[in-house]
Amino acid sequence: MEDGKPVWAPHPTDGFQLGMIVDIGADSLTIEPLRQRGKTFLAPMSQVFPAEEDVNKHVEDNCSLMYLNEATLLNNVRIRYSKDHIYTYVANILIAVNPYFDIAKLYAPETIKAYQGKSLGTLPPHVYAIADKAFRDMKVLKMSQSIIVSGESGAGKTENTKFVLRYLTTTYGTGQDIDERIVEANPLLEAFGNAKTVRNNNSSRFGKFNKVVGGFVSHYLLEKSRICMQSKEERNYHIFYRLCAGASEDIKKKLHLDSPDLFRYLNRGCTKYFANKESDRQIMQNRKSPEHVKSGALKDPLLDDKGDFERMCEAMKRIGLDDTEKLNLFRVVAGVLHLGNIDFEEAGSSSGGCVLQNQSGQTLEYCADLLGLDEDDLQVSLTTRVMLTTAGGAKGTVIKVPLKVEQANNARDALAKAMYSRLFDHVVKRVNQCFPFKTSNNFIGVLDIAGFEYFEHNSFEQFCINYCNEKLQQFFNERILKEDCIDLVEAKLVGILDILDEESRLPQPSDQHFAVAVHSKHSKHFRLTVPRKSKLAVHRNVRDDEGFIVRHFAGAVCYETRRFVEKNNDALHMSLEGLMCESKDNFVRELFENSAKDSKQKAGKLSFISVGNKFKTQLNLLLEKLRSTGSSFIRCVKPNLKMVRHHCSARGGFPSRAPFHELYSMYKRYMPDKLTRLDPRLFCKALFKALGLNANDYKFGLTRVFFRPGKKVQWCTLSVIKLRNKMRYRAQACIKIQ
Ligand code: AD9
Ligand code: MG
Repeated sequence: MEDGKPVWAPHPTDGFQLGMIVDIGADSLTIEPLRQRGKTFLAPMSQVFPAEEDVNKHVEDNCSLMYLNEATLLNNVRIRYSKDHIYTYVANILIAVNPYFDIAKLYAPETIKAYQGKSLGTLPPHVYAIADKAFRDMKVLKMSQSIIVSGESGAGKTENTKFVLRYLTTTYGTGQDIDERIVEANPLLEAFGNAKTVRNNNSSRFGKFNKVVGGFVSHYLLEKSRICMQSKEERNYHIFYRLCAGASEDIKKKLHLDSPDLFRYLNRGCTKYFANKESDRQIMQNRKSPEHVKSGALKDPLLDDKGDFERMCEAMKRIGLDDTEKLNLFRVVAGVLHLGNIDFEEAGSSSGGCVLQNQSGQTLEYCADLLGLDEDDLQVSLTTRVMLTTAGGAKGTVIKVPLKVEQANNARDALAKAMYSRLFDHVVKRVNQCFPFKTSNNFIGVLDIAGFEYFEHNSFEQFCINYCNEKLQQFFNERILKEDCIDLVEAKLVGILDILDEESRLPQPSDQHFAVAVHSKHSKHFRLTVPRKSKLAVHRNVRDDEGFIVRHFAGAVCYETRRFVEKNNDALHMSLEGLMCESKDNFVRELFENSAKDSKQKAGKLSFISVGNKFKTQLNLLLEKLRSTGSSFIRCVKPNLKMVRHHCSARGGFPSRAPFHELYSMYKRYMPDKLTRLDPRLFCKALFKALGLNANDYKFGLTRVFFRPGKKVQWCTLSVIKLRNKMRYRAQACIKIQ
């Protein structure tokens, strides 16, 4: 960084800003921002980077920047994004920024044609160039290839995956039906496996690996809890609403369907009309037809359930599903909805059991009718539990134990989840059947997973999704970098998944005991922390026996362990499994019989089937597959949290950060001795208190402090003299506070 040349220095909202170095300290630099001449601030040396000669120039490959660092890379991608060049290379890795609108001609047929057979770098960066390279590598190297699409939730993985599939089938397909089918399978899979979350209106709640040559979809862990309950402003799987909104009157009558707000499984997450949000307004303005905006509960103004239903039916037709098959799927979907509306009340007898509420009679009838069950059998199975006793040495005596209201509610929800997830497995299987099996030595696989996510409350679902992201990052690291946190999750016996299974096998498993076991086995693991010790207020509300914090590659997430044990168990209690296997409806019966066969276990006889370890096995098989292929990476980036076009923000919430030890070494020489004896974290706390900083403007992390936009600069620009004076009379007091 030569004299007089501009540098990139930290900026609270933009990440970096241009400035000049006006003074050099031992480990910090005094910077004068170019946009605010005369105002200086201090910046740690490690966060100041040389800038390119021409900061307005952009390049297609970050590797051709004169100075490649965090700031120049960000600047380059940002300039390109502002000009709607959403793709940029880092050598042969593709960065894809989500534009949140359709860029004209970017994916047009003539663009597809242009990329055919062209080496990377011949034409502007594009997802098509990556797809083409994968195909050529497969041919030349005679080796299977995988394209791994990663990025946080809403970053654009699924969209880019679809463009890759479309490109490969159009350019190198067989020219037959199958090409179209690979692409058309998506609306169907998305209807059953995607849902609206607060991070993405079309969030994939399962992972999938599409094999293009030979055509085959493998799927990974569908999020089940969503079937019975959704968080605020989130929705259940698209298919439920689409069916209610789009089915013909005839079908609706057959399935006894009505408005979605009449169903418990749909009206609890309740997506209300919230067009006051900037993002929603913008998306609504972009919508062509305002028809669906007509409000009413659960009609999400951002989604076109009716239109999407029609598109989905069209796709079903094109991949070869006939009306009977279609109705089979819809019947189970409706069956799940009606099942959810069954309510229980205390029996009022001494048995301690429960009965169906009066008004649930009709619902029970609908449900039994749709699922081919006997009404009485269904009722008995939901309110009692069959157990095999060993009393008096007489093994195998069957007794019926009445269930309490709460237990019956759980049984009902467990059945709904089992039914829907088996239906989803069937949909994937059915999609695969429509690709005629073609023996091919090599394939191109495109992997699209559920992206890294964290919410206010994170549970087993987030744990599994983030574990999967971590696993892929491990693969990326293996091929590109090094280092991971996977051991913590999957190590034999001591990994979190095995601790959870061990807990589940105890006679009386408990979520608290599980959390405590995780902490005690990993008290020294640098990736695991106790919520109580977290400096984030939201985490501190979680007790240590209620959760744990994992420091993932993409950020720290606090998992609340409530219901982990229950969510980790895929076993349906015996009477319900048996009931479904005896359904008079062939389709429903097969859903259950097949899945028992698939798992090679007599599912009905087991009281515990581990979800986490099944997922781990699936992921390890996937990784094995990936390792045996050549790989290309597409890293998707979400430019803002508002989900709007042409807007790029740095980290939301607390965009600037500084490690404790940096602040410590920067300021210790100005501090009274008493303060410098504190460890760096406590030192910073004392410092902030002494300066009278508003506690809402910063948060303490594990190794660093995070500032709200603008606050770090404000803090850093306090002159050192002022600081020293202030400290003299405040330090004493604040050490006492600590
Ligand atoms: V999640 O992990 O499944 O929650 P994804 O898959 O990363 O997530 P997705 O592909 O679904 O995100 O993208 C989210 C939304 O961004 C889409 O519904 C589109 O509205 C928008 N998007 C993403 N990529 C593009 C694009 N290349 N062009 C236009 C895009 N819009
Ligand atoms: Mg997705």
